[in-house]
Amino acid sequence: MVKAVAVLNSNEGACGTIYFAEEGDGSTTVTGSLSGLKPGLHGFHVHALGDTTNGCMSTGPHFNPAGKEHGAPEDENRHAGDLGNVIVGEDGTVNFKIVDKQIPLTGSNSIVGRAVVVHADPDDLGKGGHELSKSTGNAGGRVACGMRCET
Ligand SMILES: [Cu+2]
Ligand SMILES: [Zn+2]
Repeated sequence: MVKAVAVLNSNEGACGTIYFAEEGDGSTTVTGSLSGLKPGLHGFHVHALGDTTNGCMSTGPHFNPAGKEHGAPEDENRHAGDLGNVIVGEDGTVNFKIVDKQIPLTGSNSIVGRAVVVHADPDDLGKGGHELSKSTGNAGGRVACGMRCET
């Protein structure tokens, strides 16, 4: 089994650790904990680049090797990096588990070396009717991001 870990940081006090494990059937299990976020939904994505030299802004757009539109994790037409939302509780923390088939840790579409980004606002999953819905889900600013790899 291949594993990876992402350590998220921000200068706004949010942080967290996300673990990835590629399973034998090709799906990847993502388990994470985040803290320091405002309660409610926050867009959660894998972005194309692992570059955080300019903070979360230098991580590029959503990882999208198939050239599709932004969508929900269960949609056919989605970016590979579209992992939907995490739901933060009143105490500003969340623990979550996601199983997804489009974020392998091996092969040509591997997400290793890319960045995980948590957004300030909810991801509308491509359905909000905003000009940014089909590209970013209109999820607002990037509050925490990071990528560190282990295999
Ligand atoms: Cu994002
Ligand atoms: Zn997307």
